[in-house]
Formats: sequence, C-alpha cells, structure tokens
Amino acid sequence: MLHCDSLGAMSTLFDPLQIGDITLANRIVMAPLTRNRAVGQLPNALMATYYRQRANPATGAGLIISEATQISPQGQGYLDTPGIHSPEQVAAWRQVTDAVHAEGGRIVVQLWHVGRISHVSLQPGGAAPLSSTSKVANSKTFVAEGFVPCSQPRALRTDELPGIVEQYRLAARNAIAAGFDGVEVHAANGYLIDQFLRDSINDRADAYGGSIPNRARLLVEVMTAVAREIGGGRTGVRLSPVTPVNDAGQDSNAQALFEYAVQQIAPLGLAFIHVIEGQTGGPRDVAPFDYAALRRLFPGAWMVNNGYGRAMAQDAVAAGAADLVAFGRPFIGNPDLCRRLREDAPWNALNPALLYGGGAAGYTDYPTLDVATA
Ligand code: 8OZ
Repeated sequence: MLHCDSLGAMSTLFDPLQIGDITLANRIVMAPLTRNRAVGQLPNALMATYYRQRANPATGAGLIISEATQISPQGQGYLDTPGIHSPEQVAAWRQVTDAVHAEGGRIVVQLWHVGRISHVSLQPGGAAPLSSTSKVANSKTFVAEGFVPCSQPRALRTDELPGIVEQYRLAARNAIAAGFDGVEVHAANGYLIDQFLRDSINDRADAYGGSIPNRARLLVEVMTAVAREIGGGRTGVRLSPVTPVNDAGQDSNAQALFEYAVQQIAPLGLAFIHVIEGQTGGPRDVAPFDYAALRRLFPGAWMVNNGYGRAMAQDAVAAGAADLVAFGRPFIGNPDLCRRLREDAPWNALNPALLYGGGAAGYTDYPTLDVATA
C-alpha cells in the first residue's frame, strides 16, 4: 500500500512532518554518531560548526539527533564524549543548538548511559562501571591509552535504580535548558537500558530481572519520567531489537520483549520511535525480526535506520513502512546529504581513520556538492 497525505499524494523524503511538538521540514534524519571531539566532556565551537554544516533542511537533515551524550559521570564509557549533567555542559551545548536553529534546523540530544561498556579509568574514583549484571562485557572501549577491554561491572542494587531514572529526568530537563528541541533516549546497542532489557545479559533476581515486564521496567520508568518532565511530544527512543554489538547477544524472544516494551511506552504520546534494523552498522538480516509488527503498536512517527540507500529510503517512506529515515555514516561524509538525495548526486566516502577523536580533519572538512564541483 502506498502512503498518501490528505491530498492523495504519495509521501516523499522531502515532505515536512510534525512529530509530537517538533515540526520537521523533511523526513531525513542525521542519526546519532559518536565522534569523540568533546574534550573534557564539553561541547565546543568545532562541534557547533559540524552540526551547523548539516542543519539547514534545504540541503541537510530535517532532524539532527546528537551524538550519544552521558547523563551522569558514571554514564561515560569512551574518551571525549560530551555530557549533559553539569551547568557548564548545558551552557556549552547552547553554541550547538543556537547554530542548528540559526540554519532553520531541529536537534534533539541522545541521552546515554553506557552501563558496563566502560572502563575504570573513565569512572569517578576509578570505581567499577554500573550494570544490570556483574558479568563483564566481552567488548572493547576507547580510553586515553587507546582501545582496552571493558572493565568488570558492579550490578546496581534495586534501591539504586530510582537514582538512575532521576539522572535521565534531570538530563532531559538540562536538554531543554540547553536549547534542544527534545531528546532521544538511547535504549539500544547493548548499553545500560539494553543491559536490562535482554535476557542474554540481565541475570537479576529482583523486580528488574526475569520476566519481560521486569526486564522492560527500567526502560518504561525512564521513558515515563522523561516524558513527564519535558512532554511526550519532545521525547523519542532508540531501540535495536536484534543487534549483537557490545556483547549484547540475542534475547531468547526479542519479538515478544520489544512488542511488550513498545506497547508499554505507546501511551506516553512519544514523538518518535527510532529502530535499528539488524546489526548496527552491519548486516540487516543478522536475526529474524518482524519490524512491521512492532510499528503497528505505536501511533507516533516511525524512524528506521541501518544501511538505507536512496532507493530504499524513498521506497520505505512511499510505502508507509517508515515516516523518517535516519542516515548515520552517509551524513559524516556528506553535510548536504538531503540535496544529494534529491538530485541523485554521488556521495563522498568517509575516512574511517578519522571517525573517533582528533580535530577538524575528517569532521568538518567534507565538501558539499557546490565545493566539490566548483
Ligand atoms: C561507536 C563508537 C562508540 C559509541 C552506539 C554510542 O553504538 C554508540 C557508539 C558508536 O550507540
């Protein structure tokens, strides 16, 4: 079935869309991308330039989702990722949100707690990272010395979980104070909330482990607290039902788990749900999953991600399978990705050696079509 608006015309990637309280000029989303340029956890002028280059919806994203941003000191797992838990961080984010809004763009911040995907050298007092479990993740993270194995985590006590929910609530409040149009809660990719969701990781015996309702409890509490704080219409969430990254493994019944989770958060009036289909940055068919069944449970905007090219993205929106398509790596090399999609112009390749950390090279120096053809 083709997706039509009230005039009977098919929807395209270039049509505007209202998602909750946020008005978007097109359906092309810049996915959250960790770039490790926030020295001392602080956003800076270089980051403002990078986001500004991608913010004008005539050539760039209709919506930018910021790089993953820690909600607390314990939420950090990699060197030089930004935070949104201190007054200095809130003030520093203003230069980014002002730059995006000056271009007519929209930006939400991705709220992140890494859980066990961290290293003691990044944790306050050199303490163990926090998780649903005390099992170590068979994964690596990136610290001052380079790539290192993740540290052994400490399982959060039940009485500590209200404090985690409170960190998300305060970070959402900070997001609005910093000028963001809303937030996306990062519940994907094997980080803290995913460490509770999946029975491949969560080995708890309390009210946050065991059954599907118990494992989804932290997600539902976080989404409820955030939506209550800033409004459901400014709140979204990112899910990745079958990605195995960060030693997430596979849940024994991902379909039932994520259908339950979406049913529980649907009444909050969320602006969008953002789903990574398959393995993050990898094969889309890593494990079977019925994404259409998930989508039918949610009345808000449906955002899809992972390996979409031009034709696939156009087809998804035309067929009504998605309202929004998020592009990650294509937006790194192509600040004017919207224009390139509209004109069917070639895409710049990105330099993988310059993804994480460093300065302007491989960050703010990718040419637009105008520059490339001048
Ligand atoms: C790449 C490198 C470090 C972190 C994610 C936040 O996968 C990330 C991430 C990606 O969601």
